Amino acid sequence: MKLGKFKDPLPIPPVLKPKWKSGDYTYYEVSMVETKQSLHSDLPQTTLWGYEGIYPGPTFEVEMGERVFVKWKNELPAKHLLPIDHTVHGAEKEKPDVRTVVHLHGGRTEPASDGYPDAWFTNGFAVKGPIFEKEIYEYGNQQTARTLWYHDHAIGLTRLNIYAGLAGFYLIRDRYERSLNLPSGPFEVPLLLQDRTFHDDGTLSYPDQPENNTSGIHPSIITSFFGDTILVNGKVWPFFEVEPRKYRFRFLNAANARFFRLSLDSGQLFFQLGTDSGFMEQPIGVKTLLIAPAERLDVIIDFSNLGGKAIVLKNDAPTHFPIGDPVNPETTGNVMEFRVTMPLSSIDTSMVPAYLGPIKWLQTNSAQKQRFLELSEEKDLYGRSLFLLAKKMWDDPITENPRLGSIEIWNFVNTNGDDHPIHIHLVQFQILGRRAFDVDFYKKTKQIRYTGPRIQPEMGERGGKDTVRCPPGHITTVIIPFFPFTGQYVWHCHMLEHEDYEMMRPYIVLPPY
Ligand SMILES: [Cu+2]
Repeated sequence: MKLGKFKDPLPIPPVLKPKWKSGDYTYYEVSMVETKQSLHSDLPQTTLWGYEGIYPGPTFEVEMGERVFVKWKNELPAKHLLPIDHTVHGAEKEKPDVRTVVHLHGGRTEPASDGYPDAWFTNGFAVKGPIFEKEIYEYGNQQTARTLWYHDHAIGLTRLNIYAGLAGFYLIRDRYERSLNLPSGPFEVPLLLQDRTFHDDGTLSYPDQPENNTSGIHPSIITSFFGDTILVNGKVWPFFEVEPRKYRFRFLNAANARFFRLSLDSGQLFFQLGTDSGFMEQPIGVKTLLIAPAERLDVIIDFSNLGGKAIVLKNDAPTHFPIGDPVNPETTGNVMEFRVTMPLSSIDTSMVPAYLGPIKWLQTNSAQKQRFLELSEEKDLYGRSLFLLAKKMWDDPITENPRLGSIEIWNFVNTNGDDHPIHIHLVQFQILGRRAFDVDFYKKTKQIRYTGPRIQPEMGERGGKDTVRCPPGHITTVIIPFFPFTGQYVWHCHMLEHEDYEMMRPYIVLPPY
């Protein structure tokens, strides 16, 4: 079905209201329910799963240090909306079809509240996964102002549960952020980017077979999902009416596998202020923004002096990044349209600050341990592609076991053709660089022969990160402080089809020596 562009206004998810708030703590309840929503005016209503019955879910607004408790409640039907592959680990036939668990992405969270993939639960907590610990999660929010997001993380189902609609924003605020005089209130807008494909009746389309599937398995996991429409905050190609002034946007790539490389067709700059984990030292002005699944970007766009103009936010990241099909200029090459049609309601006194504050850079010589972790492509029993971390399966014994309070350097050695966004739970790390190496020689000898100099992280990556792009043929190096909790977490590729099919590993933070 051909859907018109820029026909529907951009929705902005409502801010979630707590059930209880005192000086000591805040308590929320969030129900996951099946719902119907219009995602485009030419499309019949779509059946979705939403936190609090809306897609995307409502936005949490919390203060740094605020003690937050959330009871995540599964009130979903017993039948899944989408095709489950029972050969995928954790999604075996005897398991309930509809299992959920919530991860706060980028949160510094205790293990029992981190949404471990095996800590899933069904409607009413009737059935629980093997390491389920508690119904009410606790978030300490001991983190400076930043953009987090929450989403489903159930083992073997994450790609399907997020595709069905289970994702939303979680913003941490602090006093320093307020002192910066950034655009705020109606001029600060979260933008959640996804791609979807629809059947003519409005229902979500998710393939139940990979292309050229000879596995004989049905439904069967696919290598990666790419939709033919782009949605922002749950609307296909929306428009957003703005005033001629500065706006602050929190970009989140919540797509299953699609990268976005964003630009404005007016040719103007984005001013990027922050990364996954808060502000950079200073803003940068850039014409394009590359954002991989799960990454966030904190950006100001200045619409001053553009009254009456319509500006299209474009995307030109190939489908399969970095080497893949070019986007379709009519469809996936477009994200949304900004219309500078609103009168200026007040003088714009907000700022793009010249300086945002110091970052404590971690030094290589402070690291106690260095690890080399291969990202490899294999074939499964049925001839399907299978991506692995360090050549290990999800069920293999834990091999990454840093000590609490230690600093480690992890090198992601990518020997396959995809750029994988690698996410490590609990921690915020810094990117030290990337370096090309001889892949064939490595595959034969397991030895590293570099073929180029170390490349500095891109300007827009020079800050705290929890997800890092690992391009093919490169070793991507990050430095990671492990604190403030001991216990079992996961690290994984955030392309959801990879994560669900073995490109995820447990790791454990051990007590200090
Ligand atoms: Cu991947």
